[in-house]
Amino acid sequence: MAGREQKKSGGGGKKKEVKKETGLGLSFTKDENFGEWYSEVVVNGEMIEYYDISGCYILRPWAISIWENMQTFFDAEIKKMKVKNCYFPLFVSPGVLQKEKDHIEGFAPEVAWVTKSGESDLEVPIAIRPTSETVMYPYYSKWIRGHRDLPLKLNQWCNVVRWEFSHPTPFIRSREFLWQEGHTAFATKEEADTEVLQILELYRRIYEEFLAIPVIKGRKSELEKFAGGLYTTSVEAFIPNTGRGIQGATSHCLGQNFAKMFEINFENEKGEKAMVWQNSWAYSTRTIGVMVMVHGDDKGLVLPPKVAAVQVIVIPVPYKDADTQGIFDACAATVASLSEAGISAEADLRDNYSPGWKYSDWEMKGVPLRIEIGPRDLANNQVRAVRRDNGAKTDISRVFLVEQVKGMLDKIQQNLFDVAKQKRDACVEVVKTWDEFVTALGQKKMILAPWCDEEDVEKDVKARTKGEMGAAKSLCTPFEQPELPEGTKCFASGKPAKKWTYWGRSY
Ligand code: 87F
Repeated sequence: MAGREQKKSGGGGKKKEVKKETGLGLSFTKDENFGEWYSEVVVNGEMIEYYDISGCYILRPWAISIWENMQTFFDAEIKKMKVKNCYFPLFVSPGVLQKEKDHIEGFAPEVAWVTKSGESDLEVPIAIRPTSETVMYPYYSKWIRGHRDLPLKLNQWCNVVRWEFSHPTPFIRSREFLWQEGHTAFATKEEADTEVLQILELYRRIYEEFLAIPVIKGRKSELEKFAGGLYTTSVEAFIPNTGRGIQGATSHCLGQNFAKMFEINFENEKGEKAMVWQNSWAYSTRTIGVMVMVHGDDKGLVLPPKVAAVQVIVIPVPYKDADTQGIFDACAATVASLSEAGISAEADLRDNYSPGWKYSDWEMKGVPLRIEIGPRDLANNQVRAVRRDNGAKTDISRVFLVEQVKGMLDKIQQNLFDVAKQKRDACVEVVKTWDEFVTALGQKKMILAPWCDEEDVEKDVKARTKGEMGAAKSLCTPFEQPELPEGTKCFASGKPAKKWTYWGRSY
């Protein structure tokens, strides 16, 4: 519990009184000082430990287990799509990195380099991958010869390094992070287009079905797309407390740009030389940060049951003179029944903490359901279940334990999504004019506005909204488009609008 003792001092926010009974608790509230609240929650919830290199964080088992639960789902789904896993080296030779210098130009300051081994300078410095296009595609060129070599669908689970200079935040913006990167090559654009959307749907499911976070599927503007590609699709989430959109994951159609650069050619069925069509797609540990920001509360983390390492924590409540052994046995039997039914359950039998302290401890860690077993429960052959999401308490007969707990976990998962969606929807504002746009932006809204889809107009929106809080930009053009009546004008330029697009400040 080391992290918990090291309370952060300073910060601008109001301190909340630390709970007397337990010595646990957070010193900042989510609404009063979101930034400090977040830092405290990820540390006290045992997801993160701060490290002595800025922008780098230790991911503790509690965070990794969430990552692994998403990974198990996604990995199985892409395998159904015939994607194969592989592993390419961490290091990039400067030659290939330069090859795509057009698109790397903007990113160059973020590339980290190895320049020495021991005391001696390397003859040629070596880059650390910020993403693996330049690492992988020379080999795609070698491996792809004829149409029978297509499609080539590879994925790797790995770390990448981007030497960010803006304010680092655990999970959300770190200098090293974990992700999966998929890189595929097809004979036709149609196949590539289809895959872009299949992957995007998997990303939606990770957010909505696993993390219980509503997202919007859509297409990025020309300004916001991956410059090396043809078009970019994304799932976009929203953090109501900060009023910022956040790109949840991206699925790009790269077109033939990289195929040209890296000469990824093949002989088609007619015996002619042709160029492949490529996609790339990724989601990262940022997903976990979004989950903490959306669901966490003043008691700590709130984990959706589908990603929680421990779904049910069983706590004995032995008053003095009670049948302590009987209570402990009931706890063990409860864990055994739940585990047998595929529910992840643990008992907290530590004898050096009070039940109350344990309640707060597991609330901080966000365990979805707590089961308390005291003398009265033992006598009545029941247990008491307490939901993390809404605090609701229910007595459950041990006869119906498994089905009742299953039902409650499903309800918690659904309720987390419903509440998050309600809050997100309450932050969406439909505007038609610039004045309405500025007002909504000031109210930390995610704004849906009719747009002429011109790059210069987006640049202008950015310029006109520049300030301390960061400029507004387009988040995505949602695939689900409301009706756009004839004659609707662009909110920013007054020209005829072509589409509805989401705008806002973002991470
Ligand atoms: C930072 C440094 C160097 C993003 C970078 O989104 C290069 C880059 O290419 C860079 N930051 N990007 C874009 C990554 C595009 C693409 N790569 C594969 C993805 C999905 C996975």
